[in-house]
Amino acid sequence: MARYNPKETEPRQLQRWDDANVFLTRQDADKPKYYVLEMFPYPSGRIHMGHVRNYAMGDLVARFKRARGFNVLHPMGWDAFGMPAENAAMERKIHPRGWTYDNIANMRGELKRLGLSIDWSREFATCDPAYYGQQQKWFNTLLKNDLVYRRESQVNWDPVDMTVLANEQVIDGKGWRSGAVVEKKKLTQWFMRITRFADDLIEGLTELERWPEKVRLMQSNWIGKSRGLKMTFPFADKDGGVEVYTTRPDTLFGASFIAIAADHPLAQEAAAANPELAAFIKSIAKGGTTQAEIDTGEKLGFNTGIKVKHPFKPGDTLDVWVANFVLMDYGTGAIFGCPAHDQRDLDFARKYDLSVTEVVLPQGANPEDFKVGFEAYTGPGHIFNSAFLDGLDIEAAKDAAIEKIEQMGLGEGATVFRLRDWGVSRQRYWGCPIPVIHCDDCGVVPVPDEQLPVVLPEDVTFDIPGNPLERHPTWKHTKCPHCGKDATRETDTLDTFVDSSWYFARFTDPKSPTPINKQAADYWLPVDQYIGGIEHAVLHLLYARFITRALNHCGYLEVKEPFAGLFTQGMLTHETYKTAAGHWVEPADVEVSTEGGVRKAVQVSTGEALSIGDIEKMSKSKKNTVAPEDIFDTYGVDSARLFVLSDSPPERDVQWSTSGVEGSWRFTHRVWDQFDSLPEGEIACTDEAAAADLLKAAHKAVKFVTEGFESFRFNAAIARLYEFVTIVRNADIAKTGSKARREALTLLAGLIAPVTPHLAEECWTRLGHDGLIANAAWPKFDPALAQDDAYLMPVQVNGKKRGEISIPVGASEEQIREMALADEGVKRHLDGVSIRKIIIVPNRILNFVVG
Ligand code: ANZ
Ligand code: ZN
Repeated sequence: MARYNPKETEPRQLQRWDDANVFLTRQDADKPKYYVLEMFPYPSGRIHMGHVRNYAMGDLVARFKRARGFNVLHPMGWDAFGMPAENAAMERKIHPRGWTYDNIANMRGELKRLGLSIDWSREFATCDPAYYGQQQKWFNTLLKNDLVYRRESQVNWDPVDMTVLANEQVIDGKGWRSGAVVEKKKLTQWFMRITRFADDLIEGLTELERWPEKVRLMQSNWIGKSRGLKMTFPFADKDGGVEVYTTRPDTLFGASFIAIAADHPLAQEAAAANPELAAFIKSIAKGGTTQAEIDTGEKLGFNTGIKVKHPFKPGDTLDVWVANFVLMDYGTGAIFGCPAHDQRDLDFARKYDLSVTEVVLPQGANPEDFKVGFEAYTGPGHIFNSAFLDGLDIEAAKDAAIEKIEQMGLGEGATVFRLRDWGVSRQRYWGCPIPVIHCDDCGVVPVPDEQLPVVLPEDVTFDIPGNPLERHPTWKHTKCPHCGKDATRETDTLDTFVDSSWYFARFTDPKSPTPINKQAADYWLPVDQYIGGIEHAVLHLLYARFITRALNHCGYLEVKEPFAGLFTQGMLTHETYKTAAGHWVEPADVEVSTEGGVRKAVQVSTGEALSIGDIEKMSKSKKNTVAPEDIFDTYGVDSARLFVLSDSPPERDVQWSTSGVEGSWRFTHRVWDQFDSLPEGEIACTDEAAAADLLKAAHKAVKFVTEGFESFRFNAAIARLYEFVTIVRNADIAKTGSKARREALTLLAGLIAPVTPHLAEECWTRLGHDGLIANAAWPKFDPALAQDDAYLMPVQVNGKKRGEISIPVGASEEQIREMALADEGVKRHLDGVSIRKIIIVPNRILNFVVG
């Protein structure tokens, strides 16, 4: 008997798949299609265990579907533009391009070693000019279709690094790299008109039945559709007024001030005549622009002295303030403040001593003495202090107030989305150049298709802050494609989220001379199963859904939803270890033992005793990661794949442990032993029942595992495989004969193929097959054999459970009674008593009433 040796087997089986080109995508006319895609990786340098889990899941699905008779598309690529490459360039004086492609080469090798059933002929990186050049083409189409535009907008500006920062790069109001206080600055930026599809992006969610409910909800909240009222408060002493947006028109009688954004035209106009106001506006330009910062930051305001009339309270006027918590690009950039029922308004009113009028009365409160202090009341209740709205609940009062405002001609009910247009400009080198040229005479001119791609220049420097494209001596100087005069290239590049918002479509024909080969895309899209991390629940998935709609709008694509099924997998966790001095120690340098029931950890390299900390998400900062390469070397790829798939339900976190992966390793050996011990010659069956039992177990396992793989219950399916292998091992071949055993093993080989594919090939060969199991059909079960043929029925005596008997499916009441009476255990309890009555509920329970 030969011991199973993954080190020898795995590379050999990889080579066989490679030689036979098994995983090239096929489009057989008589087969249905299945597109499975894992979110493509960022080429950071090495793969980590999170990748192993993600790709092991995708590969399970891909191999399973191939065996089930689908044309499967299972591609891989690289999300290769972005900041880390530029950071590496700055820190290590290497070119982002070299850094990126080196990392890709390295990670490709690691992924290939994993034995994934990927069609590598379709591989691309988003930083390949062949890819981003096609992206530039459709960008210009979107521009023509008014789905892309330029406008001035406020950005987070790092005055030291001289660069625009994304909101996530602003930490406590400071630049994440430089630590400088971030300023707000107006810059002309490129935007994608995602708001055009706001409604459709919400509506589309209802069709996505194979998406987690949680993700759909997060998307819906992000888009933030709300119904409200746009209404004008007329100026007290001149024509016109201030238009505000509110979702709480029921609280109009509680209005105590009007607040407008610092960049509202009225604020700008007033500031021109009021230096103090101008200075105030300048002073609030510092500080972050994120929602959290606005909600928690200090509320600051300046009374402009402008007055407006309250529409429902003749004679009453409200002051118009400029306030830092009102944003220009939401609603109308102006609000009415109702301090009693909005926390930001209340903070503001308490600071500047403005009036607070309660208008919503909570259930059971007394209208005479209900007062808010420093906490606004935002709950349900009935309206009071509000003339014609008094007594109505909130919803009814909203309707009544909107109707009245509409009658007065002061406004209209309106729907507003929280979603803003997507700012895609980045003042960065390592991204897709925005393919336009600025001409003094012709304005913005798209680079004509035949001049695309606009390729990044190679000779750039990263030694000083700012955008290398901007300071490159020649790159941006060009001719206007329209009039031929000297003109300037756009130096902004695209947000890397643009690159990842259509790669799934490009994979359907990655060499197409057009951005998308419509025929191929129409065949393969939507992606049937998308798999990735929950951290992409909002932005990536929303942008991809938007771009798919935009491409559909421009005729590139038939589908509107890119991903029919989405699965978000859990993360990998590991125990943490710390030295007495408080340094984290990586698991590879730790030996854990158990003494007297207590677990102890020792650092191998120093012999120092360590404290064992919490189980946490694997991260570099806590050093609790394990290197996939080390695991592959020690236990083999199949064991690693098996462990990440079997340990917990795929949507939950997996705790990595040495004992866990050792268990998987032992299982692979146990499987192999069953195949390896199959005798050459024929052994006759001597016990029909034993053979039948083995076959039944096999067919039941096929049924269970098939259903489990189909429904993402991978761990449950694998648990069943463990049980089945035990049954095979315990079956005596002298009784079952070799025929039944061979059949059981043939089914087993098929079942493990999506999980431990190298081992499965080895087993397949051992069974005498010349071909690859990767090309074999999925095991079929015989429904008659897979059916449960008996069930356990509890037996009670006077309502107390006294035993359990095995009842064949379909037995009559009469037969059940006889079997119960014949059961030794039951007999003992009926000894010396008289049976008054026997109650039988078929398939459920049997009860003897005795006296
Ligand atoms: C009066 C009011 C009374 C409001 C009250 C709330 C509670 P959502 O639901 O997030 O859409 N708002 C409107 N435009 C704004 C802007 N540009 N900047 C900051 N705040 C703005 O929020 C809608 C509410 O946010 C609106 O309803 C408005 O305040 C405020 F008891 O109007 B409300
Ligand atoms: Zn021109």
